[in-house]
Amino acid sequence: MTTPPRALTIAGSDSGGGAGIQADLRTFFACGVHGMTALTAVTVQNSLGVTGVHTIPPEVVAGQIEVVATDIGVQAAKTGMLATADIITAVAGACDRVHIGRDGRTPLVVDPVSASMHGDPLLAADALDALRGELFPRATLVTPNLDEVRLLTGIEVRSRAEQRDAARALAEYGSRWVLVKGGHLWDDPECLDLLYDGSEFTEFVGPRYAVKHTHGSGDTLASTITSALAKGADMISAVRAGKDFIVRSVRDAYPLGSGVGPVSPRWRLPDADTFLT
Ligand code: PXL
Repeated sequence: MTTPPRALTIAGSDSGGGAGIQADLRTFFACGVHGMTALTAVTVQNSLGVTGVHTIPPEVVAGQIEVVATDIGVQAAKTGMLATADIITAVAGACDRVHIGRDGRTPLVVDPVSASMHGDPLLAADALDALRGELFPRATLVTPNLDEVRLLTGIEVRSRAEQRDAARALAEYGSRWVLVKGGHLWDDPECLDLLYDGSEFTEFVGPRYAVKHTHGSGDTLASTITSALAKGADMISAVRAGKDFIVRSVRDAYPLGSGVGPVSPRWRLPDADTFLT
């Protein structure tokens, strides 16, 4: 057997298994890449929300990145929940040392996770400056949803035209590409994700499903894009693959507990329901 491409997620744990590193790892597996983790925080979480957060010391986060990169090798990396400004600074330093990020050899996807879908904070309010100033300039791609766009730029996106304004504003922070996700543009009958490279826009349009269970959808999209980049895809092909993957995974979302269930890549394993029964 040959070693598959390796992808690294720098993110938090969701004890309910819906989002965070749990979503990233199952997406990496479903995409045929070997997944590795640099854990940033443990959330105490179920389908109803987050009731506790325990952050990992910044030097331990940096250490996880460095040991896997120097021994195992990383073809692409992504960030999810980073929790604090100190962790962001540590991640930026570690990525520089092992050549992950814009000017290094390894693509870095930054999903600027700021809150859970229930509104529970996953990023300290004073960490937005670190995210914009230290991580965005190192990012190959940033993937904000519209709530994150508002926090990062102050722009309240209410239309596809304003989605373009937001992409232009975000590009100023120095990432190579920006993907402004339109899933939260609730009046739009479709979901438009808008990719921008600083000069040209590429639109990715998908259906809007009336499903309640969309926990982990942003993580799954960013992990698929990261997997495609790890396999050597160019950015437009990687985002197209991510969009296709998330549409199918939203269609296969399932209920969990009494709250919100996760999107699922189980469509990639067609006999999973009958296996072992
Ligand atoms: O979906 C964003 C996200 C990322 N990481 C963790 C989370 C969540 C949302 O709840 O809990 C750990």
